[in-house]
Amino acid sequence: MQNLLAVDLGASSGRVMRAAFNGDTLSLQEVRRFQNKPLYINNRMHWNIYSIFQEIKEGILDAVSSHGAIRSLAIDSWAVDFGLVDSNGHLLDLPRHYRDARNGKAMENVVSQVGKSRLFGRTGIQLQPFNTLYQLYAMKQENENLLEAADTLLLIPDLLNFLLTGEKYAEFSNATTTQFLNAESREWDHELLSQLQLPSRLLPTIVKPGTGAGLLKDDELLRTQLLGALEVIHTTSHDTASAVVSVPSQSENYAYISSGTWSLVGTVVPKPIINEKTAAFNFTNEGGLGNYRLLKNVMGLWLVQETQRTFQSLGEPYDIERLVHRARLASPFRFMFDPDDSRLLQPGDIPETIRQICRETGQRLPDNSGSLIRGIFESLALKYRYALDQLELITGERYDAIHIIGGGSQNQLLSQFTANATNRPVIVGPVEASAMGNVLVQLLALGEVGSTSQMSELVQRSVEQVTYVPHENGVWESAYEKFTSIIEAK
Ligand code: LFR
Repeated sequence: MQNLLAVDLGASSGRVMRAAFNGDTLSLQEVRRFQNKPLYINNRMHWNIYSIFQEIKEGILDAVSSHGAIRSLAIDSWAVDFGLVDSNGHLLDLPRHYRDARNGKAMENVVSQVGKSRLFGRTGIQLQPFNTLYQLYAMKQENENLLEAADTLLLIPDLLNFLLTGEKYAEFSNATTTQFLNAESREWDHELLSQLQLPSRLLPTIVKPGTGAGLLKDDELLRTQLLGALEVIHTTSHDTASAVVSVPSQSENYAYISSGTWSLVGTVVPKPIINEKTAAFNFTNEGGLGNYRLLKNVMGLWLVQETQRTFQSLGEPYDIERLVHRARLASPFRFMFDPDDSRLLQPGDIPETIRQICRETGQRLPDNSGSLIRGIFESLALKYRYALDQLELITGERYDAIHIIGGGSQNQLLSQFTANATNRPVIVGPVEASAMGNVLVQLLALGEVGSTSQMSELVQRSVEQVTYVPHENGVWESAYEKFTSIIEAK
């Protein structure tokens, strides 16, 4: 039996998972879970990277004391965000949160200088205000001194690897999400950066997922005798990349929804698909383990998480099981809205914004919390269908089944709605998809598995999968017609 650790950081919580591999199956156990909340300082939205680092270290120590020596560890997290380190290895400022309001304006500026089609054509990456490219641009305008003092830009998992090992690299899968990696050369796009007068001297060497990231250099951890020679590995360090690695499918011809704070709806392709359709639908081509994820970001369970936060601040019940129960009882299709309305991206009163959208589109308003949550789930499921239709137009394929992976796959009501809206069977699991994929890539690096097909066989042997069969097709078809007319009328 071998012990490995996956550190999986999401935008609302982080976890340290212990994986036990017995040569035939893989089982995951949560060792430590912690909240990951934005830290506002002077109304700027940051990540408290020091507290995250502390939790990771505690998690490693917890794992060692309960399970003994650990062979390897890897970190994955949400994408695009970064920290700057100076030449002495000091972190300059806390990383900014990708939902910080400053980025929208920066994207407009960059687009007006470079042009949408050039930006997408060079990188294959969707235009989203939070991409590292626009964040870096915003930073230059806000505080150029910081950029001048910096020596290296490190994305979140790379930064945490640096804090553990002292090594500075950029792991490929996450590097693609910056929108300044050239899709063809797979190297940093110096030309694009210099057009915007952004410093490409900050960018470290790119490494492939599945390569070693170094040995621990943290004396506090090394004092723990049991730790052994723990090896840090670059996994597919973008959480969505790791999640998709864990899809238990033998063929590459499937669609997935990686469901969490975001819902990523897409498929895998051997090479980026960069053409007018992909650009018009604002799909993205993110790097993976020997392939690319052609996908669309749908707003996802963020809408529910923010709604819960609003309810909590109003002193109303916000427990998720209770809300889902109420949603189940509420009447169907009272209202529908585009979950990707840009007003919903930043923290705020989501229930009120949804009511506002209902007024603007001449619909009835949600009449209680159950009805609000039901409308969110229905609108998400209909938007998944919309993205799936676009995906099929881009690839010319038809996907017979949809895999839902990640924490959101536990939401039975949403999974059933997704089957109904898409009129396809929905296969659910693994729930801990990012942690599972993270560990699979470690096993590949360690030579314990030899190929991606062996990896999915291993997942099939290790994880229970549940299938949802579509129901009420007629009702959902007419709801979809109404949905498209509402979202396209904008
Ligand atoms: C999901 C995710 C998405 C990315 C978004 C922002 O956790 O990584 O893939 O678009 O967060 O980083």
